[in-house]
Amino acid sequence: MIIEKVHFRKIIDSRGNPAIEVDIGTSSGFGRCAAPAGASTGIYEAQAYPENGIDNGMQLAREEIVPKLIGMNVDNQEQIDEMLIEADGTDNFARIGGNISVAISLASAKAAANGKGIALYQHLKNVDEFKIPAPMGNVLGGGAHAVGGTDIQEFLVACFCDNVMDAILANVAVHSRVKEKLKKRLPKHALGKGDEGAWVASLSNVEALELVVDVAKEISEERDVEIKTGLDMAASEFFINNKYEYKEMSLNSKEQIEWVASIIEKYDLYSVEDPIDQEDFDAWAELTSKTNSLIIGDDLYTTNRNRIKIGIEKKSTNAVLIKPNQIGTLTETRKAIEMAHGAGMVTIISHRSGETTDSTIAHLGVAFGCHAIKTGSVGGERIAKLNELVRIEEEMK
Ligand code: 2PG
Ligand code: MG
Repeated sequence: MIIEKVHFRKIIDSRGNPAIEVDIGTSSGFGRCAAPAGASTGIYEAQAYPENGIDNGMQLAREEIVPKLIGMNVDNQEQIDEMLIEADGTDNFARIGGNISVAISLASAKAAANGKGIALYQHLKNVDEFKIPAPMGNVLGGGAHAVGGTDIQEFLVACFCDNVMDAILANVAVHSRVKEKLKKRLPKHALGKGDEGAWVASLSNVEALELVVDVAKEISEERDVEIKTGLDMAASEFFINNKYEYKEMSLNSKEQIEWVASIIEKYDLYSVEDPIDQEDFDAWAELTSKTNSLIIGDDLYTTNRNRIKIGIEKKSTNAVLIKPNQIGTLTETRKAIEMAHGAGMVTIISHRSGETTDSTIAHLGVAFGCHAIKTGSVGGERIAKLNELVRIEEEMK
């Protein structure tokens, strides 16, 4: 279980940007992990790479981190993660890069699991009983993930089925039907896809919402499964000079809370992620108090326990989005989930808009008892995680 070899490699992500991949070898096991990248990043998340770029980050890690890693035991995850935080020395991984750190951290865990001859979710088991998180996939969108789409970043569906393949297929069926409807509705318009494979069309926010809600209802009836609709508003992206600036309207904070509460009720939304600016914990709390739907903090928390703690105290949300590269280590990710669960909050583990075919988050979602996994509906880097869930479920059964 002692680390003998560490290798850094530059690969590309789904947007064609350079990404880090780390290989870790012990005498008995091997682990490989690549880190993803966000487009609508929260201001409090770890800096993915140092200011002078990925190559310099890799070089610095080769010089400073690798000598410390060699000889460490991969079964001692907390020690490895503490070393990474200490060696970086900043509070947001600005020196070494949160992506380089998280890829080292997760590759170590994978080497440990491999050395034991078990799957990663088993190695990291932190629940009484394993359960496959429900796949949440975005089917239509815009925001920072597309040009010319809606202001709202993601219109998602989630299906809670007894077996994960049925849920995946239901999500995919919604994605396909949305395309058919868009073709009929806008026959002369080009139809595109955003960074995560969701459709991008020139619709207003409400038109897009109504379309997805209608399609979810149709597919739900056809397949006799329950399909729930959610949003990721990524509202910090269009919160400008204290106003939520939509193409079709401009709302102050109070109006935003009222409008979001009204669409939750009208369209029976299951979840709304980042409906409020990332700085305004109190406005979040006001919205959360008005509804029983999941109000999910992503940019608000950035998987950071200091921020989740504030959200718990202020009752800002009832759910937390979890992205390991926002915080830079596996241990911090696990502790963030434990803190959220301890306060009765729901967790949803998530991909980033710039992804690789790495499927580690599927294992983390199962091992840590996440309620759902947000990882798109289609596209190679998205189905890598979905298909891994299928394999995990098969092994569990
Ligand atoms: C989000 C994510 C993933 P990004 O906002 O939840 O969908 O987007 O990776 O661009 O932050
Ligand atoms: Mg988000």
